[in-house]
Amino acid sequence: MVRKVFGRPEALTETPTHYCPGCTHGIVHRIVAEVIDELGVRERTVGVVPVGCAVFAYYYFNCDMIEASHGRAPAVATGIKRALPDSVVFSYQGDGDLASIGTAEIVHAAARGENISVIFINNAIYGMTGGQMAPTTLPGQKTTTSPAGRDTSRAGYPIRVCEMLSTLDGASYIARVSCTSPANVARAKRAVREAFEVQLAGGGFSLVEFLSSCPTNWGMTPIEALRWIDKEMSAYYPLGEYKVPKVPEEASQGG
Ligand SMILES: Cc1ncc(C[n+]2csc(CCOP(=O)(O)OP(=O)(O)O)c2C)c(N)n1
Ligand code: SF4
Repeated sequence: MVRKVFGRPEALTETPTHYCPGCTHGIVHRIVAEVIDELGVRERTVGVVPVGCAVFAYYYFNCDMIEASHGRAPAVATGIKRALPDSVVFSYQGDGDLASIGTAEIVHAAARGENISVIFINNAIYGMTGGQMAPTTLPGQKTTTSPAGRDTSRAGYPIRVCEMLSTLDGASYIARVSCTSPANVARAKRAVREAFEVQLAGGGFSLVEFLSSCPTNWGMTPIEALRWIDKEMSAYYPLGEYKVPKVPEEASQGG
């Protein structure tokens, strides 16, 4: 008997990728699609996509998708979830989108405890528009707008989104992951599943940040880019769960 051991998730279409070789956007798409399939929620899932390299994400996900303008995805997701409370709503946003132009939207969606899940792609730069400095660019990192390296005395310090949002009472589940090894991909998938499960349980705002590669604008090979994430990015942005839903008291006492 032939046993199928690998295949395309139903929640992904057959569209050929437009992402650059070595870009981890594609791996993240696959992780999200697998979780949607495993939870059996594809027909009631609505994805909200950003501007940036993921602007075409609506071609790849085989569920309802809507485009939001720069940074406005959490506001659009809020509207969809409130109008269709039985839907499963996720936004997919880059760091330029989420941590720069959309800072107010993400902070207030988290503070309001909106019952949505956010997939946040932190590649430390603006990818689609040519590799400019983003709020997440590391100190000293060279970009097209900081050719001598980010100077914190002029450009300030990077924003650690997970650390910041996990201080807000409305945030339920906040985690940072990467896709630099099979083990990290497996951890990342568990985090995305947890985020969706929190939403399905009505638990409120969840966010999974991916440290993601941009070999094209970093001027690295795909392998060098993954190593740079492990060595430099993960040092500034430690991986892990920053906030997990509170266990009700009676449950924690075994009651
Ligand atoms: C309202 C608005 N402002 C600016 C832009 C121009 N713009 C398009 S993509 C982009 C950068 C996106 O970078 P990021 O969110 O980090 O995503 P990445 O491309 O790195 O995945 C910018 C500034 C736009 N399309 N809309
Ligand atoms: S420019 Fe960077 S983020 Fe955009 S698809 Fe290419 S590698 Fe990925």
